[in-house]
Amino acid sequence: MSDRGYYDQQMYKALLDTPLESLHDNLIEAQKLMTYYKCAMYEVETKFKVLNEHLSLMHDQNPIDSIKTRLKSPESIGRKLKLRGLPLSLESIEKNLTDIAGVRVICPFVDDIYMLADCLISQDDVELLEKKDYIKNPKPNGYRSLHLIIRIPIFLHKEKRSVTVEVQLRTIAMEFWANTEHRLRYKKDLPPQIVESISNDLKESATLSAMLDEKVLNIKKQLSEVGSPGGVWDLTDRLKLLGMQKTVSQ
Ligand code: 0O2
Repeated sequence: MSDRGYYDQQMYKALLDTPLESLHDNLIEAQKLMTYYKCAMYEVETKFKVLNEHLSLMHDQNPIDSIKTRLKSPESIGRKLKLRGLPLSLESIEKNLTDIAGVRVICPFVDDIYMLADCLISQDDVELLEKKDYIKNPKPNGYRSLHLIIRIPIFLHKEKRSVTVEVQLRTIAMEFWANTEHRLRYKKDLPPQIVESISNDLKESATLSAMLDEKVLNIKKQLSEVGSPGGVWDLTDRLKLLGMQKTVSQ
């Protein structure tokens, strides 16, 4: 089913309490709102792609391994509002939820996370609303990531809107851990002693993953101290990629 068809169906479900005559208008507004979030998500993704391109010209490695984007599903939106006892309306979504549009940036090294976060929030169209550093202060279960809630403008046909986006920055090791923990969290009906043992194992593996991040960062630092012996070749390769090699060798 297309994205739009799926949203139509879910929004119809979510809006069942709405009087019939206003249902159609609400649906159109819901689609519009979701489109704004989607556009903002694309904008932020592009900002990171631009940073990655530029920074990879200056350094030996790309600071970004991969970028994932997601738009929160209508069921998940409904669940979150219900859980917090908030009204199920478009106004309430815009006012209360800051993670409808999500962008996750996965980096090879921890220092890249802070460098990219600084680059993003220093851009003059980016407003930082909230920063949660679960790397310096991991959650009790071991979860680590840097979370930013930002607001950026999107430029539409005849209007400009400010839209909130949640950005999660984490290393490959943090991503692996979070995905594993997320998968295991949904295993139901386990005896309490198993739950306790799993949660201890997860905490231990979070500690190991933090050690791994520290080790690889240390290796990166050592390499940068001795300088990159392949620097000249890196430059040639990059020029080749840019189609400039001939001009330079002439
Ligand atoms: P999904 O499906 O990823 O969107 P908030 O949820 O922002 O209103 P909270 O809990 O204070 O309120 O936000 P926080 O701590 O910044 O966490 C937001 C998101 O971070 C979560 O979104 C997860 O994606 C991720 N996250 C936070 N804690 C954990 C954790 O312990 N394990 C894992 N695997 N991910 C975590 P959602 O809405 O829960 O889910």
